[in-house]
Amino acid sequence: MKTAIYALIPLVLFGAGMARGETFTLKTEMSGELAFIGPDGTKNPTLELHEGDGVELIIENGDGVPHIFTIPELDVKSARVDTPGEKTIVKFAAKKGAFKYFCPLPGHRRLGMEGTIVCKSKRGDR
Ligand SMILES: [Cu+2]
Repeated sequence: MKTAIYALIPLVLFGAGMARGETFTLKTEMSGELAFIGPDGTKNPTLELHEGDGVELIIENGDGVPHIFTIPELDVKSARVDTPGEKTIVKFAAKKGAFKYFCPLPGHRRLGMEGTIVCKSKRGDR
């Protein structure tokens, strides 16, 4: 029984402390330029969130080139993914504002690996 109760605690805390959980997958791609590709094929998609959302980002290597995902203003930095199919997960809480995400490895941002994350007011706020 104890095990079951402990397993529930993170869910309860998550539900109380965070407005909602959002999961995004970004796959790296190299086709002339470098980019993070969203599930619908959009290059460097703008990630739209609400303040306080618990965000889980899955970064998947799709091109065999080493990459890292970072949002310096939110203190977010993923592990490096080196080989095709390799994945890493970063989790953070969204703060209100607009921030750039990019790959910090030399040259990658300049070659196209940059996008925007937009965090609006808390859900329910007008
Ligand atoms: Cu990169």
